[in-house]
Amino acid sequence: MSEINFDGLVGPTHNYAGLAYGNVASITHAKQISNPRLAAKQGLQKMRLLMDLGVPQAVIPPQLRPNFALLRELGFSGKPEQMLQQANKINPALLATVYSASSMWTANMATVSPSCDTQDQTVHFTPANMTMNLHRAQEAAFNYKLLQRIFSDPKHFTVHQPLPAFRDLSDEGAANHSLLCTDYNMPGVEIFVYGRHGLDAYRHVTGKYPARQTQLASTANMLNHKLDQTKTMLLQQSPEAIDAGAFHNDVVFVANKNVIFCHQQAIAGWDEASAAINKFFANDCHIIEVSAKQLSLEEAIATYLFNSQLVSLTNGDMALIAPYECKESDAAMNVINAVLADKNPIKHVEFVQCRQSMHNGGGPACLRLRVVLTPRQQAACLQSVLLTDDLYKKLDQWIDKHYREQLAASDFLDPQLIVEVQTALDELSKILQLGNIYSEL
Ligand code: SUG
Repeated sequence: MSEINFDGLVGPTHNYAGLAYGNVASITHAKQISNPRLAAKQGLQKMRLLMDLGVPQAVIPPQLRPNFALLRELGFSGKPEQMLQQANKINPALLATVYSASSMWTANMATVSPSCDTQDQTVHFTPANMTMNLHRAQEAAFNYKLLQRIFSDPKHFTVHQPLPAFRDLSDEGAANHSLLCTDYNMPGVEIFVYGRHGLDAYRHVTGKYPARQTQLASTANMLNHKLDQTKTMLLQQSPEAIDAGAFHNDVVFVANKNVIFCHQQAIAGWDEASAAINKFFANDCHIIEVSAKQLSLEEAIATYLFNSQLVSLTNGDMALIAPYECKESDAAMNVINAVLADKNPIKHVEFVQCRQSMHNGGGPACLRLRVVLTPRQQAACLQSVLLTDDLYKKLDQWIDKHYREQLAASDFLDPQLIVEVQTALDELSKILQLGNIYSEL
């Protein structure tokens, strides 16, 4: 069995709208001019690197924007450009919302349980409803369609509907979910991390920043995925981590197989939780926790060190795919060097440049959805989204042909942008052999 990273291809409307309160980078870079072409190239380069390292890689296409279907549901009508003008008049944030390219962060696309963990031995997917923010919530319906298209064979795959879109069931997908195992083909422990309980109207406003994932949503995913309850853990994010800007647990925590690399303040009651994990693995695991003294929560969030991808290489070693920003921090580099020097499977580090995404709070690990598949399951999923040399070249040229190098909020009223995006995605659906996926919704 191997893990495939399904990375979100950055869409042609990538922009900085400051829509994600509690996400420090999104608020800091609000209203800056973005470079969609560079953003998409940085993402594609990262995919290329993983492929070259021998880590299987696949592509998730961007969503159609502007989202006129949403505007129509909200009662807007008339010509496309009129609808956009009307949205802007009511609230410029609504215009930015329907233009958001946030589906690039596929770590939030769904929660995925491998077949060796589920009772019916199919791979289970639950697209995240992301009800905390409208610009993210609008992704759920298309994500459901896309997952059904890519993982269509019910013999191997179960694609659930997103949880009902209620605040108490707020679900942000795999960014709050980690798989631990000795090997990918062995049943392991699935860790679900939540920020608040749900059914607690006041709780989401008690801290400085809102907690997104609810315990109720995590529990529902656990039950729907038919997991062995004795092999699941439900842990709470520490409020300090959320208030420092860890709006998802994957900002301060990453795991692969029997290795956890995290900030000591990521999880409430971590000592007890890590003891239970050690017990499950009979101590044959590596919990690398970094103290606040080594790296403050603030610096962890500024560098996104723990939003590195932790991947298994073909020779059995692990590599950390870290954001370039770590190179600019002595504290983060000291941690990385200590990890490499220590006795654990992490033997390599690669630094990737994804600053366009980072400025919206999306590091290397945010850009990918991990899916562990057997060779048969891999053969049963849609082959045309798996990255190859040929697909890489086609996507690179496609980006050059269709993407702008600058995008500001004022461009959202440019009718030409609507045509550009539609033309680009129409061509992409052919490259990725996705049929009429964009016109179905
Ligand atoms: O949901 N940013 C995303 C970043 C998601 C990162 N994902 C993980 N940590 N897995 C979010 O906060 C910013 C959009 C804007 O401001 O235009 C945004 O939505």
